[in-house]
This record gives sequence, structure tokens and C-alpha cells, in this order.
Amino acid sequence: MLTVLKIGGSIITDKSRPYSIRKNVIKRIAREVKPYIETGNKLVIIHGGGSYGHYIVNLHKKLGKEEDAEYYSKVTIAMNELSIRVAELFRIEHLPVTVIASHTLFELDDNGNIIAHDLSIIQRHLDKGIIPMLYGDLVLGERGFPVLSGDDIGWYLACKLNANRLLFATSVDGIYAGPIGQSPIIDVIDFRENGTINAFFNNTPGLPVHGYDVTGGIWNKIRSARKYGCKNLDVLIFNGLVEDNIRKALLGERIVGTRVLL
Ligand code: IP8
Repeated sequence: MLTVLKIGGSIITDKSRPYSIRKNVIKRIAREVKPYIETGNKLVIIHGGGSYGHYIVNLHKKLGKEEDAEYYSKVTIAMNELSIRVAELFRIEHLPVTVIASHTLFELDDNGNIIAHDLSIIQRHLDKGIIPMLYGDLVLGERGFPVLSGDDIGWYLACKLNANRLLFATSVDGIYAGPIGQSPIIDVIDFRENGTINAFFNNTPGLPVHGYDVTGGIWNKIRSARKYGCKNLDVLIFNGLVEDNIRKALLGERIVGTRVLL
């Protein structure tokens, strides 16, 4: 079984404080991942930018410096640092993770399409029992340095690596049918029904957008579901801050969340 797990930046960092990580949450997540790995399953982890990437990107947007080489340097180093910190906490829990910098593997064209370099490096790590850890990052674009979100990487890798499951651990219970907190969680989004996706996006307001979430939250990014044309992928968007949810989701146990059927 191969699972791609995207861990939201708002789970592993404190978005109200620049460059802050939530150590205890990350350690807890590592412990929740263990039972899945110990039963011989494969895992790719991707995490978001949180109070590292989103913070810096937002700051530079205001200054109009999005095409500056130093900006690219600053964000890619900061994201790498965040990832190393997360990976180290996993390693302490004896999970064999390694960080693969997303900007070395992906670029984006002018239409926002992913150009991937040799993905077999990920497969070869998986074959040797390693857990590759990637993250939302700045990448080389045709012009400038666009943001490639971890969600997009998640969809892309899950489709290209033929993963069985794609899990989005977010800081909310799933996708709400209307205003957050006042409306129910959507149980299932079925993209297999023709036309559903358009009606769906015309009528729904979406997940909460955090102060400086430059990639717009999972609601926008879920459009990517169709882009990479993957089929038979079991997708679940759920609350990774609820204790034990990640363990259960990895083991296929039932939890509150939104399932996406492809
Ligand atoms: O949090 C964004 O990744 P995301 C990464 O997965 C940067 O959307 C650099 C802001």
C-alpha cells in the first residue's frame, strides 16, 4: 500500500508567529505514522509552508519582489529548514525519512502546469524503505519564481506514483458545505459524475483562508484533482489536529472528513 500524506502548514507551524513550529504536534504525528509503516506500507510525506513559506512569500508580495533571485534563495532555504526540522522530529521517532527539496524536482510553466524532473528518485527511495519528505516550495517558472503548493505536489505524486491513498491532514474537519462552523462537512465529493465539479465550485465558499495563505487553501487546490487524470485514488480531507486521526486515516479506519472520489 502506498499513501501520499499532505500535512498542512497550519498544523505543523503556528501561523500567527513567523518561523514557529509546533514540536509536540509534529512528534505526535510521527508516532501516529508508525503503525502504518511498521506493517510494511510505503509513505510519501508532503508538508505545507505555514509560518515559514507563506509568511515570507506574503511579505515579498507586498514589496513587489517576487522575481528577485534573493527572494527565491530566501524562501527555498527557509522551506528546506522547516522540512529538516520536521524530518528530524520524525527521525527521533525512528521513522526513516529523508528530505527531497521540491524545487530540485519540479518547475512550473506559465499556465501553472507542473514540469517534473526524474521522479524515479522518489520511487527508488520508497523501494529501499525510505519515507521521502517533500514540501510546498518556490520553484523555477518560465518567468520568476512561482509557488508550487504542497497540495499540488500531493495530487501530482499520488497520480504519477499510482498511490492507493491521498490524505490531506488539515486544521479543519473537512470541506464545509457553507459557512465554516455553521454548515455540515461534505461527506463525499464525486468527480466521477460529469459536470459536478463546475456546479460544485460555483456554489461553495470554501475553507477558511488564513491570514497569509498565498496558495489559497485546499478548496481552490482541489481543482487539481482532475488535472492529472488519476483514477482509483482514495482521497480524504480531514482534521490532523484531532488526536489519532492521522493514524486512523492511514490505516483506513473511519473518521470525520470529506472523501473525494476519482
Ligand atoms: O502550504 C506553500 O505550500 P502550501 C509553500 O502547501 C510556500 O500551499 C513557499 C508558500
